[in-house]
Amino acid sequence: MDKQKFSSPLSLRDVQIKDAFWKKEMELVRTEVIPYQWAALNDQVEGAAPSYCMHNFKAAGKQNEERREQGKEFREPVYTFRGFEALPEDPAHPEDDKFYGFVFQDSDFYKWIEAVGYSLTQHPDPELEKIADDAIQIVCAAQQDDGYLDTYYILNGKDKIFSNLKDNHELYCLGHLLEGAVAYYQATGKDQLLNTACRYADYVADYFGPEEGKCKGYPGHEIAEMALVRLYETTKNDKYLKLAKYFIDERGTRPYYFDQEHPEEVKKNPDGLRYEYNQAHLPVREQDEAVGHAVRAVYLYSGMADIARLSDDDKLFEACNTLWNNIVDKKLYITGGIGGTHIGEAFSFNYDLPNDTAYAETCASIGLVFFARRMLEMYPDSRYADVMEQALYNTVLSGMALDGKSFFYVNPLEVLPEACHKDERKFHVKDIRQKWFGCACCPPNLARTLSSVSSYAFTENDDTLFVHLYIGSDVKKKVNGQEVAVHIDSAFPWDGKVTVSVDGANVPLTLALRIPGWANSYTVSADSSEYTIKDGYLYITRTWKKDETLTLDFPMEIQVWNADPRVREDIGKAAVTRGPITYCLEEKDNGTDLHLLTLDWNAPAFVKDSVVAGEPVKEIVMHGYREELPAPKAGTLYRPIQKAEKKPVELNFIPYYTWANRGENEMSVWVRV
Ligand code: FUB
Ligand code: ZN
Repeated sequence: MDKQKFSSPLSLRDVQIKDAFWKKEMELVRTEVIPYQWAALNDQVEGAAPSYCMHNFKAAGKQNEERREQGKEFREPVYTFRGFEALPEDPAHPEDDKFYGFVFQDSDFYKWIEAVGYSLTQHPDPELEKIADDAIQIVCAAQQDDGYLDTYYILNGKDKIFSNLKDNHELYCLGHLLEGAVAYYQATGKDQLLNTACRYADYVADYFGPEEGKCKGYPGHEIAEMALVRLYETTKNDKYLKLAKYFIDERGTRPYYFDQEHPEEVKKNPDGLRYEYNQAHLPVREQDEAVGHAVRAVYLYSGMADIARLSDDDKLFEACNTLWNNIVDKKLYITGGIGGTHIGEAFSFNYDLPNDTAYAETCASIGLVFFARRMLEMYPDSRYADVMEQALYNTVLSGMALDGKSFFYVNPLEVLPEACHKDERKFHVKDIRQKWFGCACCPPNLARTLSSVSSYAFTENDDTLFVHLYIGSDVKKKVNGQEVAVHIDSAFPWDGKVTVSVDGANVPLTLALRIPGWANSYTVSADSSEYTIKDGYLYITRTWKKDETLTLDFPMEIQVWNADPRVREDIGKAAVTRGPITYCLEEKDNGTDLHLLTLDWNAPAFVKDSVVAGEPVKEIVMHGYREELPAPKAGTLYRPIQKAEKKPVELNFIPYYTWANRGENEMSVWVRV
């Protein structure tokens, strides 16, 4: 690894997003999602499953105040396919000293406060900050004298803490607490939540580790690894880095830690690998296939990448790269989704990418974005940024309705509404976005990701500003102690023209500008002697004068794709993209029975300005055929083969992220050719 190339995201306070496309998303998060989620966390959304999140913090705070301990009545939560959940016996009357919801319910607040922090950097809002500050008081009041903070165990019995790391998400909640606390501190300078987070992290660091007498466990749902790194980078206390590294190094080693907790697993599979679901089947440096629960996996790989960078660990970097390649070459949907099966919300086997039963959880694509950014921090190669962009503009955005009021958890590539309602194998697939979820991991995850999108767009080192995504922004970059203002203007994702203006004050600065993988050609307003190209980035170093401008153009062409023939579901089919956007067909624009359509991919196609549910987009119009259905006749389910009757039709493709915004209807990304 070449440390010279390392870079890190800029402070959000040094980037103001101006981009019409992303600003709209961020404004939706600020004006719709954050207030709605606050209401949801307080069980104030009519018709939505109660969250109990703030209820639990209040109950834990009350117990603290009264100096009570509830060691005696530990209630094992009920297992649902998504995790363990405790519900009130009488839903109308939850008791004010009991824990309810999923064991990881605390994390919903932590994600919310993280989104609030990011949002405040772009849009100061004293009223929201006051709500957040008050909420932080409630959360901090739940912390135990010894620093422990997880309301599930505080309310159910602290004698059981860390007794089920595999399933019960304590270290996952810790991770989200650290992320939220750092974000809020960086945004506001207020450190109350950060101090609470550090105290809990200290407690955990005393509890786990290689030293004699300490627990040798690690998270069942990863995230603490990357969050501890972030805490270390914020506080410079290397205890947190050591703990993160310990969690990474210990994972999957034999004897399996989870065997101690779950002897029943040993009996089920005494000789083979266990804990693939948690990516704890092998030491991480030996893992070469992305397996198990997809969100867990990409969160782990993000933590591995962080540790590889900070400990100069080539072997770990190689493992990250191998896992990256496995995902991108064999397990990635063309929408940037990951997770081919709802069983375990997991990766399926190589090339198994079913469209209509896909899981492709919104959180999983968010995790893929985290992983990509961390790979870019170590090694600026546009192939990481290409996937980051693909995930962001497609599956991540598809997770939220265009009005910011409803969400997808699962992001299929093909939907037949009748199947969603009647076929149990597809019950996880929804054809319209939901207001909220009992397991509400995705909406707050979206909120924190969209409101911090600039941290994926740009990274920096001493003398270089890396532009990974062309998102219109005002960036302040420090070079040799002097501030350089860089303005990026673009009409992405609809037009590939980009202007980069530097207000340089005679300071030398390198701009590393990504050449998107989808661009078959490009132009740049600089002499070729002035720049070099490496790994998909154009490097241009200048002593920038005042108001110097560079223009780039990455023509966005309509592109038609086949999948690798090993992807059985897509054989004989094509998908359409333009620039970073993946397209789909919807019944609204193409009539019912999308499976009867075929695409004539050689015929002329064109792009037109259009509007989908109020969203201005570029639509793609292509030529194709519709197979005529035979006249209904009994006994003709099967018939002697004959040439299909086909009538020429226009195929109207809309951006995938805009689907399901005009009511329930069929959708398909892949179309027969
Ligand atoms: O387990 C916590 C979160 O809930 C996961 O990341 C999601 O996949 C959902 O299962
Ligand atoms: Zn989720």
